[in-house]
Amino acid sequence: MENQDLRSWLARMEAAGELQHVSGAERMEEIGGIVDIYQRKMGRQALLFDEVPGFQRGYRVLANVLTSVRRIAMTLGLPENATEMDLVRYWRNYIGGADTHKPEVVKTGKLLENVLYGKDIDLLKIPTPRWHEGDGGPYIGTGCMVIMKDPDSGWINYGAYRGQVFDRDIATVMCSKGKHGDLLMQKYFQRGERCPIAVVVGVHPALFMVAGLEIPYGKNEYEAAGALIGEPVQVIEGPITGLPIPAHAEIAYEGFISPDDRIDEGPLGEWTGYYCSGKSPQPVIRVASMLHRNDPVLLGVVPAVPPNDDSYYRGHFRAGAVWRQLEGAGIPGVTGVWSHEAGGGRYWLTVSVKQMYPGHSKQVGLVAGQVHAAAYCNRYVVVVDDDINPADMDQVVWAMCTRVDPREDVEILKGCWSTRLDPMAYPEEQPVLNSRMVIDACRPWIRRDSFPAVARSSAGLDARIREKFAHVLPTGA
Ligand SMILES: Cc1cc2nc3c(=O)[nH]c(=O)nc-3n(C[C@H](O)[C@H](O)[C@H](O)COP(=O)(O)O)c2cc1C
Ligand SMILES: [Mn+2]
Repeated sequence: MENQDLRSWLARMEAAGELQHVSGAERMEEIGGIVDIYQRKMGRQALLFDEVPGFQRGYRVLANVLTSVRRIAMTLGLPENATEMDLVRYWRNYIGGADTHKPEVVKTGKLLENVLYGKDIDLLKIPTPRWHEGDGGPYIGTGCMVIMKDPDSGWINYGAYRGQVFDRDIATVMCSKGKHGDLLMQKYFQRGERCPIAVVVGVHPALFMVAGLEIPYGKNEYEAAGALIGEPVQVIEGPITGLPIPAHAEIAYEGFISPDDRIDEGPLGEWTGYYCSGKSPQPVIRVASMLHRNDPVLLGVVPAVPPNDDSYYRGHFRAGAVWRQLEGAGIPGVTGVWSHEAGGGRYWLTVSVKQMYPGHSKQVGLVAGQVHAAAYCNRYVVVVDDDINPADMDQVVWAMCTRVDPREDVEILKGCWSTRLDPMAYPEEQPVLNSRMVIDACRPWIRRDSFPAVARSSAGLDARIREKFAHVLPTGA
C-alpha cells in the first residue's frame, strides 16, 4: 500500500526536500511554463500545483516527477545515494512480469471515494494543463496508464499513450502503430465491436513507470509493476468495463471506443523536443464512468526538449536492457552502457568494453545500436574502453577526441528503424528510416600496449592522498 499510493510517495518526497509547492499558476500557460523551465536541468524538485485559478482548491497537478536520480532511486526502493550507473545496473538485472506478482483484486480503495456516471461525469473539473504553448489543447493523459484487455486471451495490457481532453466525457487516446494498445484496439474493431478502455491519470510513479517501458507482448504490466514494487498491485474492477484499475489511484475514467469514432487530436510537444507528428484523427473515448479520490492529483509526465520527464528514467532502463541484450547476443566484455539524456535516452548510446580480441569494439558498436532495446530511433553509438565511465560525458568526449581515427573508426549505417517523430528520418520513405553513426573510440587494438600512458594519478596514490589529506579535499572528490 505504501508503495502504491501517490500520497505516500508525496509524503516521502516532501520529507526528503524533493517537492516544491506552487499556488496560483493558471493551467493554459503558467503550469506548463514553470514545468518547462524546471525540466531544463535534471535534479530539480518535483512540482505540486494547487489553487489553480478557476478550479476547486485541492484539485492538484504533480509534474517534473522522474527528473532526478535520487527521486528515481527512491521510487524504485534503491538507496537514496544511488548513482546513474546503479540505476542502469538495476534495470539490467530487472526481470519484470513474474507470475508471483499477479495483481490482487480488492473491493475497496480510495479511488472509489467518488464514482460518477452520466451527467455527473466531468473531466473538465480537473485542472488539466496545456503543457506547451504550441500544443493542440490540454492533455490529461501524459503520466497515464491506459488499460485494455485482449478479447481472445484475456491478457491485460497497460501503456502510456497520450490523451487530449475535449469535453466533460470526451477524451482521445493516441497509440502509435504496433504498440500493444493499438494491436488490442484493432482486435475489437475487426470484429465490429467497441473497445473497452480504462485510463488512469494519477498514480504512484512506480506504477506509471512500467506503462512507458517496453514490457514484452503478452506480459501483464501489472505483474511487471508488482515485481518492481515488491508486492502485488491492488486493483478494483472498473464499474462499467470490469478492467482492473489501481485501487489507490487518484483519477481514472473508463468507457468505450467505437471503430469509426475519431477526433482531430494534437499536436503535443514530443520527447525529441519538436512538434513532428502534428494533428491527426485519433480514437475517441466516450467516458461512461469517472472515478477519483477526494482532492485528486493529476500526474503530468511531460515530453519536452530532452532531457525531459518522459525520457530520462527510460534512458536508464534502455541502457540496462541494451547491456542485457548485448550479453544475450553472446558478446563478452561489456562493462557499462549509457543512454545520454540529451538524446532523449534513444539517440545517443555509449558502451564501455574491455577489449578482448581484434574487432571486438567494432562488433560491440555495430550490434549495440541494433539490439531490440536500441534499434528504434538511435543516431550515435560510441564505444569506449573500460577505463572510461560511459555516463561521464567529459570522459566520453575525451576518448572521442584522443582515441578515434575517423578514417577507420567511424561507420555510417543506412536505412535503419525510425519514426515520423524523428526530425531527421528520411522524409520520402514509408515506413520511416534513418541513418546513424557508429564511433569506435577505443584505443586501437594493435596499439594497445604502446598507446601513450594516461597522465593521471594511480589508484594507489589516490587512495593514499584521500587517506592523508581528507580534510583538504573537496567533498565528493
Ligand atoms: C510520458 C509518456 C508518453 C508517451 N506517449 C505515447 C503516445 O502518445 N503514444 C504511444 O504510442 N506511445 C507513447 N509512449 C510510449 C509508450 O508508453 C511505450 O512505448 C510503452 O512501451 C507502450 O506500452 P506497450 O508496450 O504495452 O504498448 C509514451 C511514454 C511516456 C513515458
Ligand atoms: Mn505491453
